[in-house]
Amino acid sequence: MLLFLSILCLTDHVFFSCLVPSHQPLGMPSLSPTMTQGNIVKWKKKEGDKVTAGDVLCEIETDKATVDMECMEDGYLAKIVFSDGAKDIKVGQIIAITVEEQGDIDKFKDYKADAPAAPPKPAPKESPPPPKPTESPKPAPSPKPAPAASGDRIIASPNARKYAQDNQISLSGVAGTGPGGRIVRADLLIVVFIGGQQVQEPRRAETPGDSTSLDYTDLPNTQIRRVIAQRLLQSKQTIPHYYLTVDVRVDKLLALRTQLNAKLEKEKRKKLSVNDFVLKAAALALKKVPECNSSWTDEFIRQFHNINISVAVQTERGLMVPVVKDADKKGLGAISDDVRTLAEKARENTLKPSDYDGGTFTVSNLGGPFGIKQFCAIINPPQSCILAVGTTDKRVIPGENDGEYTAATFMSATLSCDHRVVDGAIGAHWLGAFKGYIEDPMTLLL
Ligand SMILES: *[C@@H]1O[C@H](CO)[C@@H](O)[C@H](O)[C@H]1NC(C)=O
Ligand SMILES: CC(=O)N[C@H]1CO[C@H](CO)[C@@H](O)[C@@H]1O
Repeated sequence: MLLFLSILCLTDHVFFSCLVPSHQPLGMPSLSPTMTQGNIVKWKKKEGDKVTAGDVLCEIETDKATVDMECMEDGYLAKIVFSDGAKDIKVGQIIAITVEEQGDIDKFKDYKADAPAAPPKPAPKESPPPPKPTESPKPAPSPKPAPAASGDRIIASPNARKYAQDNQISLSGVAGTGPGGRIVRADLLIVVFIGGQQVQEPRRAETPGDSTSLDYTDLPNTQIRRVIAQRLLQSKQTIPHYYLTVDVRVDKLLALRTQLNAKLEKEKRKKLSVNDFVLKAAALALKKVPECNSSWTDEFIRQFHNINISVAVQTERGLMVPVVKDADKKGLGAISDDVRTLAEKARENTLKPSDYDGGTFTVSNLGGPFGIKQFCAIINPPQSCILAVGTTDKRVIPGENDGEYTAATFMSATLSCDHRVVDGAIGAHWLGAFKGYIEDPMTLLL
């Protein structure tokens, strides 16, 4: 059983808002559940530059990916505390300061990081003590995620609030990793991801057994492994799964694919895979049976307006699930290009949050090189369906007349459904639509 999750690339754009006071210390953002420190690859803005919401301030490198850090509010970049190439900066440690007024830039000229892990920089003897800015900067947020509540007030970025509202997450008790312990959206992705509990630091195996004297070796769980375990358990224990399997005849599809690929090859374009057809057929089936394009919550069923298909991609680092957006509106060629680009990014570790955010349905294909005949996948919450596609195999089937036999190629497809959202007949209807598109593949070209 498999569940393809996007956790291995669970990062987020980080948003900072400038509230009172009129300057804003920017901490090293927490970009993944496992991240404790990050490196600054390159600043895209200089001290004194005007910045507009959405501007990329710098590139941050984590153990998982390189992510752009964006500015949330308009203002000026007053001080860069850690410059290009700075390494191992703890999450929460101040890396820069922005101000609202251009006139305030100079006040931070000599601002120094006083966070504990800052490399001790001997101050030049002659330099006067850093002038106190009229409003003294807020104390550096501690590198450990601080509780976000100050008194009864919960500090969260506007984006985090919206995300919390959309996903019905309570902000209380969430440890914020933004400046001043503010809750940023990345913190909530982690909460959603592991079902409401903050991720604990991985515990080392207490006494790593002396492998020569024991019959086993204890391998400490990595953070990612623990998150996967919790998430899988949550999905399998709280979602009432059921499974429907059909055999789909793919002779026509394979013939069409050969034909199209010959044409593409002549034009020196990339070939289509069977999976590209599967994605397109799944997208069209979702359009036909939109109940499968929804998500369960205790108060309502959310119907998505887009058909965004998450695609499982195997990489050296593990499984990643980037998303083909609006797959129903794209042609086979565009879907194929998207999948190729996303898979490349996944392998090169350069997926952006926008590449794996917002899937409404997942396709997992263990056919092809994996050669799996049929399997049942675990639903990827908050989605309500996942399609598990097996390998294509040639079988002998009865011919038109008695005593005649012929060969045909089939592929098995198993739909896992959340019964709270998708009743059996609806799931069957969806698979019927999917089968129809695959077996009459010209309909995929329309
Ligand atoms: C699906 O993708 C579209 C296009 O990127 C996006 O606007 C939409 O929010 C996504 N849907 C969900 C449910 O996230
Ligand atoms: C693009 C599309 O067809 N979206 C549909 C997803 O499902 C809901 C119903 O569950 C429809 O209302 C949407 O139109």
